[in-house]
Order: sequence, then C-alpha cells, then structure tokens
Amino acid sequence: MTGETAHGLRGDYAGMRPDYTVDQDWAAYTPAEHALWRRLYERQAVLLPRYACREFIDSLAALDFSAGIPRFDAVNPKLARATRWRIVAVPGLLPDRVFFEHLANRRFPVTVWLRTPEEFDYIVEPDVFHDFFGHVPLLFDPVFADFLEAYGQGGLKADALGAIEMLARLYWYTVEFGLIATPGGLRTYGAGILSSGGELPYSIESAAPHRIGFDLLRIMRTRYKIDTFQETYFVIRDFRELFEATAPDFTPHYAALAGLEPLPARAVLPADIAIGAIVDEG
Ligand code: HBI
Ligand code: FE
Repeated sequence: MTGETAHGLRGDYAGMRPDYTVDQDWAAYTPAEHALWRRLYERQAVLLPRYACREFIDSLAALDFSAGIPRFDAVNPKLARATRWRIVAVPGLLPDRVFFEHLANRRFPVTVWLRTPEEFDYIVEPDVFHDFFGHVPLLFDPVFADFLEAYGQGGLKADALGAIEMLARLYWYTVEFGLIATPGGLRTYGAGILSSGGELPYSIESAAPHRIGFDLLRIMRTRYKIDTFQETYFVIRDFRELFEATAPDFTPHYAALAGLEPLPARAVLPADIAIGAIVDEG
C-alpha cells in the first residue's frame, strides 16, 4: 500500500501517532471477540503439527495466547529478551515506507482490530489474528529476526530507488507465503499460510501450485495473487538462506532486473528447481 492516506481501509487511523502507532485498548475487546479468537486459534492449532515448521511450533508452544486476544504489552518483555524485537500496535496496513521503517528498527506492526465472524475463513486486510498468530511466533527465532530487520533496511533503500514492488514480492513469497524443506518434508513458515484454514494444507499437499527452490531474482520479478491461494510457492532450506540472500546490497539485483518483464504468478522457467520433482526422484 503506498500513499499517505488510508482511504478505504478498515482501521481507525484518526488517533494514531506520527509513526502510525496507536495504543492497544485491550479492555475494549468483547467476550465475543475473545471467543472468535479462540475458534480461529483452535482451527489452526490442529493443523500445525502436520504443516508448520518446527521453529513456529516451538515458539508458539512457549507463548500462551490460546485463551483470547493477547496483550501486546504482556508479550513484549519476552520478545525483547529473545530477539530485541517489539510489537507495536497499529490501526492496520501502513504505507510501505512506514512499514519498512518499523521493521528496520525491530518493531513489528500488529493490527489491533479483529475480523468479524463472517470473515472466519477469509479476510482481505490483515487483522490481529493474521498479524499476531501468523507473524509474532517467528520473531522469537534469532535468524528469522535478523532477516526481518535486514529486510526492513533493504526496503528503505528500495523505496529510495523506486524498487518497492520487488521488495514486496520478496516479502510475499517468503514472510507471508514461504515454504521450507525440512528432513520431515515440506513445511510452511509463511504467516499468510499459517493463519489460513484452507491454505495451510493446500500449500503443502495440493498438486495444483508450483513449488520452486528459493531464487531471489526469480522471486523479485514474479507477480503474486492477493485474493486467491498462491499459484507458486518458493521453498528455502533454512532461515539462514533467507538472511544470506538479503544481507548484500540489492542494487546489482535491480540492475539485473531492470528491463525484464515481471513474470505471472503461474510461470515456470527452465531454470526453476521444481521441489516436487526432487522428492519424486528420491
Ligand atoms: N502494513 N501493517 C502492515 N502490515 C504489513 O504486512 C504491510 C504493511 N504495509 C505494506 C506491506 N505490508 C507490504 O507491501 C510490504 O511488502 C511492504
Ligand atoms: Fe502479514
């Protein structure tokens, strides 16, 4: 989302501070909202052992927010001790530059409002369940935490170079919809998948989508879908692969990609490492 105004977004941006943060008014959540949170949490929890990566499962087990919408202030001391990250409460989607600025300073923006019961299966904008359940557990992983800060710093530079779209694709195909190849088989670490009832099994088991080995330049030129399950997933071997890919300066990447047409989400290139194929040959 670019641009300074929040036209058409659900959150209440009226009282926010200059850095777009607000206070989480935890007392304002209703019993019905805590009950909806529990239903969302329970639906995902039964799927995690089969589809989520080990780091997510272990971190979630150490936190305890199945009982209701968590208090960000109660989690922040634990998060700070683990990886020096902090949750900041926000009204919803932020302009890219503001979002990158928070990540570059190890602050993760978490939306304060919860979806309605009618949105149990699908929601357009990230709500507190997507942001907290999907993103917060991996902020406790040291390597992932360092990658996300490096990503934020890269985003600020990309903003200055007009290369935001390429960084948005990197975020989408990793932080939101990334898969990881583990000794126990394919798992996910992407928040958009982990917080989705339908896409969690689909991303791992369906024969419909492509699954391609992580390739930074390939990702940065590949469009993504925002209102359907993904048509392509990219697969890393571990979080260090993500961190190492984003450590160097991206300027040469932008030069390499300049003038190349973006690829449709469904594209397959001869150079793609098809993950499914490797498993079959095993
Ligand atoms: N704002 N609050 C919030 N959460 C996001 O995940 C987010 C955002 N703004 C922009 C954005 N994500 C993506 O465009 C990033 O790739 C920049
Ligand atoms: Fe997200």
